[in-house]
Amino acid sequence: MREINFDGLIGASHNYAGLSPGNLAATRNAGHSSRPRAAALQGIDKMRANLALGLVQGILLPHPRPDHGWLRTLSTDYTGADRHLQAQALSASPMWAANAATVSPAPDTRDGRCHLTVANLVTMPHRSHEWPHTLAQLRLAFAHPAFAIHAPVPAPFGDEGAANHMRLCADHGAPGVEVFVYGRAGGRFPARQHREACAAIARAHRLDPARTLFVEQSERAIAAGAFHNDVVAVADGPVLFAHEHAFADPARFHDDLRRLLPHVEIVEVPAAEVPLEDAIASYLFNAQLVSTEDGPTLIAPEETRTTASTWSWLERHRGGNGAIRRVRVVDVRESMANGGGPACLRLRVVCDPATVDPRFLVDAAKLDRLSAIVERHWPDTIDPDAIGDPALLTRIASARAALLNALDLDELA
Ligand code: SUG
Repeated sequence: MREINFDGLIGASHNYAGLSPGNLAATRNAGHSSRPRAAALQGIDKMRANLALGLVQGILLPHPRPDHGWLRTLSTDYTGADRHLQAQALSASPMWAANAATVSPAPDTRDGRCHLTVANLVTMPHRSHEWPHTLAQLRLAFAHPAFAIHAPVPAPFGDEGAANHMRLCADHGAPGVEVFVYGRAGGRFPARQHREACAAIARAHRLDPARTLFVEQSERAIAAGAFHNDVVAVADGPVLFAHEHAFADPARFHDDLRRLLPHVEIVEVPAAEVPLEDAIASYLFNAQLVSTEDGPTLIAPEETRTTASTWSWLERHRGGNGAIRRVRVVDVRESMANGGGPACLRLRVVCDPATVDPRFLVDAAKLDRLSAIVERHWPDTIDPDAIGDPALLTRIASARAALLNALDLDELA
């Protein structure tokens, strides 16, 4: 049993269209020029760094963009669509693989299989059409009988996948405590994860109700821009790393965790040391917390180093022998500008790597090949005015075709 991080390879259509209200970075950068090639190379470099830490690394692929099939269901096509609808059909948002699915590893489930439920992403129109393509990929990558793949929970129960789910355990192969974090509707910004969706997934995954927690995200965090729980909290193994204002009732959550997992290590960052706004702007908690031979390691975005409060907190924590032993800083600036940090870019699956379709796993040599394809086919920049340009659309389509061909995954075309 290993934890595999499947990173969403950043698609050639990566652009800033301001499509997600409540996602402050994305809203702020709406209309700026994007750099798809740099974005994809940054993502690949992050994967290289993960391999260097001794982690097993996988990939999920960009979806066909624009999504002509989705536009057909709306009785239009790309040329007939207005600018907003064009942007919604063109978005490279499947890069944020943490929103692909919710995963319950085999040790937690009653039938001993690893269960994955594809997220419906119904709250944001540009993300609501991701699930059929995600489902197709997961069915290929995890075709082995060790896995059970579920279609999404139906609308209107919003589900955004692993970004609102945490698993704590003594070690990855041991039964864990699964934590589903939901938001309450009626606040300043949409609550994208509904409690009903969480409950349905827990049932589908055949989880032990005694080891499953449903925890409310604090309204304050959502209002401050934490549109997913993984913007203010992350867990790995026995460690929970979260902001003081992440949850509506942290004391009760912590008590439940301690009862179910006596060795849990709760690292709570006080607002007096890191204001919620700094945590969200820097994405301190949207880091990958991973288990390595040198202990718990945080793969954090570069922005945590340039934000004074977060960097001094991290330095103090390490100096004081805290639970997080190492920090590795990565540059994923292009994704960050759309509100997606290192943790958004990956979906974690605990399983035996031999049960995964090897076309979805990478080593350093394969990453070099992917870089070469990105260098050659990904556009350097996308200006907001260019999204209707037929030459750009042709380029985006041929970039994906080259990628699928190189990975021997033409069946996803
Ligand atoms: O859903 N941004 C994504 C970011 C998702 C981050 N994922 C996690 N936190 N796990 C979102 O808001 C912006 C696209 C645009 O505006 O062009 C966007 O969809």
